[in-house]
Amino acid sequence: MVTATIASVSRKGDSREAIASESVEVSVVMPCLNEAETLAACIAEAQEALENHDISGEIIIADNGSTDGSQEIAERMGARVVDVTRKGYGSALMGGIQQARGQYIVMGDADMSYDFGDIPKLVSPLRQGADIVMGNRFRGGIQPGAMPPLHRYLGNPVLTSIGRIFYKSPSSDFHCGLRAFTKSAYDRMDLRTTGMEFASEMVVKAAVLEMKLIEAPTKLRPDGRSRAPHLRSWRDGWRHLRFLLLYSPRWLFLYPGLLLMIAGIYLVFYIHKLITDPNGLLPLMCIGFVLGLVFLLWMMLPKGLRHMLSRVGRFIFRRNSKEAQHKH
Ligand SMILES: Nc1nc2c(ncn2[C@@H]2O[C@H](COP(=O)(O)OP(=O)(O)O)[C@@H](O)[C@H]2O)c(=O)[nH]1
Ligand SMILES: [Mg+2]
Repeated sequence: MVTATIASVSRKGDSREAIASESVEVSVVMPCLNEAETLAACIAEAQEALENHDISGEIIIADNGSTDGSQEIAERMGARVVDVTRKGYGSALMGGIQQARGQYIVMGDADMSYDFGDIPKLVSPLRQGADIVMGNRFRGGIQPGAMPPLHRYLGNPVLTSIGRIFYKSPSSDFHCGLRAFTKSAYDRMDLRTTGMEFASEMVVKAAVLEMKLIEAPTKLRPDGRSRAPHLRSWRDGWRHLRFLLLYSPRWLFLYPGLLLMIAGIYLVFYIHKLITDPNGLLPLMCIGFVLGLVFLLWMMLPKGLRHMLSRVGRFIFRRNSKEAQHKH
């Protein structure tokens, strides 16, 4: 086994080409956007974990447009910088993982909020056959000030519960940024999302593909930088929720459709007072019933026909918008 990490090998002066051809067991991929304050400490922590546990590895910094010298810091530390053109947390990670040479990938933020000393703990289940090992901050301990109350008591638990119900995932912390997976599992997941919802997409795809997912408790520390995080609570929360809904036609159309339909039938047939008053809730009830019916019928259409109708709808919409633009 190669015991030195690629990062440490590169410090000893080998050519980049020689290093690039070497395969390793673990690629540590850190998404990074202007993390000059903390990047060096994260890389050092990951290098130490690899070296202390005789893991052959490399460290990849997936950057897309840092302007604070993060890329130079990474290179100076012996890590490999992958400059990804498309912006976003998901895009950066996809670009970095694409360049990874490891059989296993560990991903973790570059703001010192995660402990890269946990790398061996995450890799060990992969060696024993797991496809993905998810960190769990609620089990590992969230240090004071590490997670805002809005995320701790609302955002994370609610979105994770929705994800667990919709997809029957065993993960209890969908958004943990420290996780590990095999390169082959990653390839099978065929991930697409470009923003922070990438974190959800991975857990959802793992569940849909019935991959073996293990949880490992990991602690969360307050990040070590002086500016605000990139994550925007409401915008990114919505992106996570939207992904959870869009990927589950059953929960987006079928169940709400059924519910609306049943509610419509109930109101129409049993609440006589409302029915006899035409200015009352009658119009609303009818709308609810019709909407429910439409959702239900839409869901029952064969998949191919649904796609075709969506395409026709999009085409008409685009043509109308173009015509409207011309008129202006
Ligand atoms: N390359 C790149 N990295 C990003 C982007 N957004 C966030 N990151 C990195 O992803 C990690 C997590 O971001 P952070 O702002 O700490 O989000 P939070 O921990 O979820 O609040 C950090 O290492 C960021 O530098 C992005 O658009 N591009
Ligand atoms: Mg952070």
